[in-house]
Amino acid sequence: MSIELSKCRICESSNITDLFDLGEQPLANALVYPVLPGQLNVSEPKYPLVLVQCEDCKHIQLKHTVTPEEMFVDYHFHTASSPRMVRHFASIINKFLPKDGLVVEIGSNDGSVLEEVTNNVGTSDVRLLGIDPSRNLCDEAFTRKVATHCAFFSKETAQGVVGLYGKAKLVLCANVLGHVPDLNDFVAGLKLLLADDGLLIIEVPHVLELYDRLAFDTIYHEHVSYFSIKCLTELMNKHGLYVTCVEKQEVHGGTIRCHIRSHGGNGWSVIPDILREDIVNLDWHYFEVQVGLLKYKLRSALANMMLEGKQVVGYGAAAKAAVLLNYCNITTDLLQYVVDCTWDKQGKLMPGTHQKVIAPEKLWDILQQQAGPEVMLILAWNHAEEIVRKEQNKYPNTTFITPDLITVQARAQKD
Ligand code: DWN
Repeated sequence: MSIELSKCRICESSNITDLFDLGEQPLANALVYPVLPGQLNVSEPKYPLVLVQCEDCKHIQLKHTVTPEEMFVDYHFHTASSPRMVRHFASIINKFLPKDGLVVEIGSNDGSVLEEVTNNVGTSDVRLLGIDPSRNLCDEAFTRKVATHCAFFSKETAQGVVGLYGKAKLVLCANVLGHVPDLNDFVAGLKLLLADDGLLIIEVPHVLELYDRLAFDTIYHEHVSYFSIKCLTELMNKHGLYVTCVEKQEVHGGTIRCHIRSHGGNGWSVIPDILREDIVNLDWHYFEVQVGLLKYKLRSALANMMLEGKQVVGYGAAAKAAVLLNYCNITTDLLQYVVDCTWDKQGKLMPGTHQKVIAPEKLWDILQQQAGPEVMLILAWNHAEEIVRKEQNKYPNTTFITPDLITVQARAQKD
């Protein structure tokens, strides 16, 4: 089910304007179980996907909300699929690890980040707790011996956690806030959970990077908000939380990391170009034209490669891959397979476009021991280097490209 927005998720104004319409799209992580060959007979719900902006506070968000239960209770994105990202998030916690007390990761997914942190906690009096709404991922976290509270985070959840474990000295909330329909309730919960001298670290994709990098494929139903520093700061301030520091990060196509505290006022120590953040004058018509161009070039390139008899496979059955394939109408006539290392995506079909998801080690069998595909289209472009580094020795004759047709060469250094 999807519900049309009647008021801004931050300031509650009803003064909202459309920016960019991606049409009706399937849920980006709703991979499909194949039935019998040739008998695919599943009905996949599609929902409108429209980016809008509040004319008052300028927050950029989705026009429609799909119920979170439909998207997150059974969830197939596993943080562990990228060891580089696990290290990235664990290093944030490790850097600010208190001597004792409660450390919480909201959106702890499969527990792989807290498992990594455990090694650093040793025998200290630090207690680690994950909070995540996905039942399958919480089960996985338990197998990693990571204490996890299985719930959507909210004011009510925060009250429960504080009652059981006390307030938190450190809270990490990375790539979560964009998924939250009721932002004010969620942030009220953060305020409640955070100890007076506690540190909250929020990482979110930066909406300016989405615009500049033409990352239209990161727009999907799970992501209801696309943050600027200005809007994030206003949201925090509404609830007595203050942004004390902002840093840019390269991960996931350009994110911002904010340090937030319960007192002291805002005091950004930011790199100067973030301060030039301008979310009012972005030309979304230009954006749409550029996306149309990308679609045209990518489809033409795939069609040409097919005519030349080249074998092309997709790499990364990411949520963003589903958006790209559906928006560009790349079905199995242009691309047959998508490779992905996530065990519970393998064997299923991409939402809407129905490419079969195969394990990296199965590629050899499918290609019948040929030298490898001529081209790998890296749909999870945010992991391009990590993927190329992993695969290029196996497939030295393969060209690795991203959806904007740029060839990727992995640099020699480690992540
Ligand atoms: O916000 C969100 C982010 C941060 O992660 C979500 N709503 C869901 C998810 O988005 P995504 O699915 O677009 O994320 P990724 O991290 O781009 O997905 C990468 C995919 O590629 C995964 O399915 C794992 C796969 N992969 C692989 O097969 N081999 C990834 C790496 C690094 C690899 O080496």
